[in-house]
Amino acid sequence: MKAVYSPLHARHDGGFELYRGQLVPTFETPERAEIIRAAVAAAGHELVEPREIPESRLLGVHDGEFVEFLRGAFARWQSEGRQGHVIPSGFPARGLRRDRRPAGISGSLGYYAFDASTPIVAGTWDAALAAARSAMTAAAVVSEGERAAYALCRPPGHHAARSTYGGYCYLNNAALAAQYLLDGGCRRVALVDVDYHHGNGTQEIFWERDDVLFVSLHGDPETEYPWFLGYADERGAGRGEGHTLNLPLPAGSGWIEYEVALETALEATRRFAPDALVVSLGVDTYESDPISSFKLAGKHYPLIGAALAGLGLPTVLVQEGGYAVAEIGSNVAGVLGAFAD
Ligand code: 6XA
Ligand code: ZN
Repeated sequence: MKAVYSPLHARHDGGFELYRGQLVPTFETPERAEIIRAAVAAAGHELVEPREIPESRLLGVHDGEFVEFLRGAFARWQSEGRQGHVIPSGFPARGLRRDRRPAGISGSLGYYAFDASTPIVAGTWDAALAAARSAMTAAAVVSEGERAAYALCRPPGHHAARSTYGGYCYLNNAALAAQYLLDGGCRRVALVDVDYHHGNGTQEIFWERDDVLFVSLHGDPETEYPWFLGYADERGAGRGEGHTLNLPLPAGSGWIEYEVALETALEATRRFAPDALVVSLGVDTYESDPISSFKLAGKHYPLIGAALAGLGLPTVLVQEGGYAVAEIGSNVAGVLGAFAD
């Protein structure tokens, strides 16, 4: 299948993140994308560059002022004489005002970000825009008639919401792909998120909509990031009531539990009868992932791919997480291979 890849991803290199009380090298590295690119090419997929899709398309799922903030955050930080990476240091928790955006850079950062592990560096915007364009290009390829396409997005996207960012995500690539499919004539799109972490951003974006079904399998937020969304009782609201399905699994879950939840996800997807499928494809469900705790083995990724492909839908696969760099390429290729068969 076509695999959309942009070398611009490498402009985003966060350097360090705050993790469990320490400043550690980021887990989300440029090396990840290069390893996936090599594995995907070796498996025979055709690498293509993203198209120059107009930036106005971002506004289909994101707030305009948020987009402008992301674009200008690093320059603003520098022009105020600050050193290092752009990282927020305070957030509007309960009791503080969240109805207004403070004018200064520190207040604006706390207003738009929801964690301190998502640094903005000089090239973050270029990379995030290229990732968004990669996802929309893959959606365009599928809209034009291909059975499936893959977007090698880096930075990832599923934590980014309409006007907030975090979890290594700035723009929601998968949501942009889904919206692109809808704008291209699909009436209903299912978005299945198999990343280890709950796709809180995607959930929020489509929360009140009935044209997108959001289904997520993930580590239980009682103990796993992003902690504050992803519980089973979140089911959508308004017209979107019943169009969100969360299937949290305890940390430590293996294939036995995973397969049952995956079948539940696919059953809900079939009932929704969508015209197309978007997959938020994280492979941080892998047993030796450094920040996650599921116990999937390499042999399970072709099974996940086969299950998704078995839906028989035009499918856009969008890269999300996965940090066990030695195996990330083969695990992604394992999923994609099932669509080629
Ligand atoms: C922040 C952890 C972010 C999780 C990133 C991820 N310390 N999301 O893989 O899918
Ligand atoms: Zn993840």
